[in-house]
Amino acid sequence: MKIIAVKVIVCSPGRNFVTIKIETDEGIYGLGDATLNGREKSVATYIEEHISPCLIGRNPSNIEDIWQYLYRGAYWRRGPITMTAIAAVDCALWDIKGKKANMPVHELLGGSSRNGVLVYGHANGQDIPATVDAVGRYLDEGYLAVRAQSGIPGLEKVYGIGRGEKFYEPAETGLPIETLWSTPAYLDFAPKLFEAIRNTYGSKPHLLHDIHHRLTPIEAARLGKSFEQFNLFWMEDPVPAENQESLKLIRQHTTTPIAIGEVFNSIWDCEIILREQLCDYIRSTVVHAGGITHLRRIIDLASLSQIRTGCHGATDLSPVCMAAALQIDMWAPNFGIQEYMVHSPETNDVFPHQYKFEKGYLIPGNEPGIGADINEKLAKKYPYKPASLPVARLTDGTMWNW
Ligand code: CS2
Ligand code: MG
Repeated sequence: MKIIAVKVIVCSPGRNFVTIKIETDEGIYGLGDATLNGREKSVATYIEEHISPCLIGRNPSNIEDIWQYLYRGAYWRRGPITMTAIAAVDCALWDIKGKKANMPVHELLGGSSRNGVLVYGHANGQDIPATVDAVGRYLDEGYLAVRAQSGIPGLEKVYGIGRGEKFYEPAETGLPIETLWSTPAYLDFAPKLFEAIRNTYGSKPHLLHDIHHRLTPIEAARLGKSFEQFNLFWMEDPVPAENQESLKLIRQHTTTPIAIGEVFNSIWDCEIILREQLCDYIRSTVVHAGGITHLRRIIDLASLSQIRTGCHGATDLSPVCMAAALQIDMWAPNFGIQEYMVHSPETNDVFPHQYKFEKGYLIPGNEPGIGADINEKLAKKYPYKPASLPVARLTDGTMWNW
């Protein structure tokens, strides 16, 4: 079998996506998500300029060798652009291998470890009452786990507050919008949100919260302690994690579980965190952490410290990524939970897939490969629109973490 063509498909059905399609001389093709929110064109160009020409003529079944060629051969290793480009190729090659073997990819990884994939939805609102209501809507739909994010009095355009009920999308067309952040206001407010949710729905629902990199370690330790009475499933991205050691201080002060890693793109970004059990859930995902081949290594290292997976699954990761993530989720012995932000109808039309939501779980289809496709004709109707993620400043104007 030989690779005869590599297509990079950039489209915008509701938001920008980049998809790689690898075609072979046997008529089998594979897909990989190559979307990096706000940097889509960088990845598309990387693939077109530095990867596609090297793939033509290669045997697509040699997934590991191609991964090593693209990683070691880049010289400039790691980083979100390179690792997302490698991830997309890797996912497409696993898709091809599954189709050739006439098996869903999780069968090639070692088979199913569970009947379905526990997911969490994204409830958000402008204030506590609206967010409490939004959590209730997810529980009524059968979700067993819900993330709650609320507007904060005195702050506009706070992270995580959607423009529609389900399709929260942080990227906005044009240049980055500037948002304001106040840690004192947030630290005072956040515990009140979860007190209201627990008082309304009791102790059963799994509740999650995304701090989104905004605190210092001691602030995160303080917030984690205040969350303990509400028994969160996790608090996510408490601090920016370039300094993996900074999580040690948080761990010394609180038992609130920590999830981190959606911005990590290699095992080296989280090696200390995983070896020293500085988190409880690793969020790295197929599209940004080097694909199935590399994510599997991260998951195996995490399992040595009883750390479970909690893969990123925002709407800026396409259904092609979600389908591939579900293959990993079905196999991983140390699976924890899968983020599931419902895509828009246009997105689902462009990326048909078999996975479906049932009583709090995503059930992947049983089709060969990763279980997603792309309607190229329809994709053409949604041309790319430049869009940027917001930035955040403190109320005194200091640049902060969005
Ligand atoms: C968030 C994302 O889903 C999450 O946990 O952190 O919404 C994140 O902000 C976006 O994926 C960034 O593009
Ligand atoms: Mg997050």
